[in-house]
Order: sequence, then C-alpha cells, then structure tokens
Amino acid sequence: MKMKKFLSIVFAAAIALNLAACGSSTTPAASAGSGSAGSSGSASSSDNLIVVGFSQVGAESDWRTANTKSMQDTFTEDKGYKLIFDDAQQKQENQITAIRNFIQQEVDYIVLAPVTETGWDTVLKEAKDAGIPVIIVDRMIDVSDDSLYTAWVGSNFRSEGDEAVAWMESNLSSTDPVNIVHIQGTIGSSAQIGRSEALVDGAAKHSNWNIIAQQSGEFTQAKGQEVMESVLKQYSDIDVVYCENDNEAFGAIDAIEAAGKTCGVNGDIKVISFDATHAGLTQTLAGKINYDVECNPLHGPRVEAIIQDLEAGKTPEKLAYVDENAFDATTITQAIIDARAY
Ligand code: GZL
Repeated sequence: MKMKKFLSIVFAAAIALNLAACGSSTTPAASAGSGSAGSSGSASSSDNLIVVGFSQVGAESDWRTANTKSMQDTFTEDKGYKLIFDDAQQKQENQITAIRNFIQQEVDYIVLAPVTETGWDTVLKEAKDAGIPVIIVDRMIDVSDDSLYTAWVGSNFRSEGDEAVAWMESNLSSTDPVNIVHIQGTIGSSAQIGRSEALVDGAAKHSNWNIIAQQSGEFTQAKGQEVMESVLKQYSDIDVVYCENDNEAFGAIDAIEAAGKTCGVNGDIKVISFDATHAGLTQTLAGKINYDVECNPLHGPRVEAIIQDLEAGKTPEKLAYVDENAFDATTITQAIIDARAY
C-alpha cells in the first residue's frame, strides 16, 4: 500500500479517536485519498489491495493476447492486487487518457505498454507529480527525463532482428540477387525500429540483397496480407518476406498461396517472422515459416517482481531484458511447441 494512503488512514484514525474523546459529531475529514485508489470499485473493496492501472496497446496480435493474459493471470485479487485494464486499440491518445484516469483514481502503480516510443513526457510528468510509479513493459519509450519511469522490462528488438539476419546470411545465396519484401510493424514502435534497423543494416552489408518493398503491416494479419498481395502484383521474383511479427507472416503466407506460389522450406519465397507464438511455431513446424525469432510476452511475473521490490522499499533494475530464442523449421518439433507456455 502506498505511503500516502497509509498516512491518510493513520491521520483519519487519529482524528476519529480525537473526536470520540471530545464527543464531537464532525465527520473525520481525512477520507480523501484513503483507499480512493481503484475507485472504480468501492474504497473498502480495494483498501487492502495494490491497485495497478495497466494501459495495454490493443489486441492486434497473438503476442498481445498472450501478454495481456500474463498480466491478468498475475495481478489477481487473491494475490492482493486490483488490476484496472485498458485496451487502447493501438492509439496513443487512448493510452494517454487511460493514464490520466489511473492518476485520477489514485492507483498505486501505472504499467504502460507503449504503442510507440515518443509522446509520453507530458502525461508521465503528471503521473510523477501525483507520486505514482510508472513501469514500462515490452516496447521502450523515448523521454527527455528517464526519471519519468521507474523501471522497464522487455525485449532487445535489435538483437532479435540481428538473429533473423544471421539466419538469412547462412541460408540465402551470397552471390545471386536476393529480393526481399520487408513488412514492418507499427511504425515508431521499438519492435519495428529494432527489427527494421537490423534488416536495413544487413542489406547494406550484402550487395546482392535488395529490399524491393518496405511497408507497415501494423502487426496485424489483415494488413500483412494486404501488403503482400500488393507486392506480389508488382514483383514476380521475390526470394524472402521479412515479417516483423507472426500475424503479418500469417497474412503474407495466405497472400503467397492465393497467388499460386509456395512459401517456406523448399518454397518459392522464404518467410522470416518474429514472436514465436504457438500459432507461429505451428506454421514453422509445417514448414511455411522458415525461421521464427522469439519475443517473450510473459511479462506479468516480471512486472510483479518490480512492484514487490518497490513495495519492500527496494530499487528495481532500471532496464531488464528478457532472454529469447529462435526456431528453425528444419529443427523444431511438436514437443518443443507443447513445452512452451504461449
Ligand atoms: C514486441 C511487441 C510486438 C509483437 C507484436 O514486443 O511489442 O507487438 O512483436 C505485437 O506481435 O503486436
């Protein structure tokens, strides 16, 4: 429970005791702020719970669904939390509104999964002024003052991209032209920035690599399919499609097959993907995705550990990167997929 709330309860008790001694009928004035956090429920219902306001990007992908589930499975009332969840539908303005609502409700912690890196300074200053710690999860933010957030936990998206490029270097021709379609994620998100930089830098190192098309698939299957359909109409000689998440890859595969071509292992067009969700690895096992780089979404327990540190007066690590693997169609097995948590 936040010190502010604790002190206001002590203050209220002191007044109540004092008034009882004096026989006054005045109601203690200290109710403001005591247990008003999470006021979407009654104050008493959340008085003993740690109230966490979570602003989630949206529900655009299998990865996001797994990330949301991890947070909801972690922050339950029987574990001492009240989770106030907001789905921003991939719009930053909705996340900013949600954060302001969390401040108004005097939550104990704000967790933000930022849709893009910039544009957070003003609202996070408001949270700081309200004395509410902000934990950033998954993608990173670019702010002028990093005291605006207490801790971040997420992935190294650049190294994810480098992992994919290393596979391409080992499995594509080093001499013949390699024509690459680049389906990017949400423009301005850390995941897109890191994964895109890796491919662009990789292509710059190989004179036979040509990025013939580069467009955002917004991390969704529908947009990924739309982009790939359009590119297939323009180019007949495509060697690789580099999809910045599994859902874009699913859309690209649908478009490739609808165009009468094959993809993946021994296919006309190789498919690179990111996230390694259950559905993505199932397509990898089927040989339709050649290489799927993991992006671990199970941040609930990691965020809880940060909050528990703060509750105990400890200082958590400012930046915590999660460990991640990658999966090749030629070596993955059903047993590997079955053993995974998402
Ligand atoms: C990456 C995450 C990305 C996933 C996509 O950490 O932000 O957003 O790669 C999701 O599937 O939409």
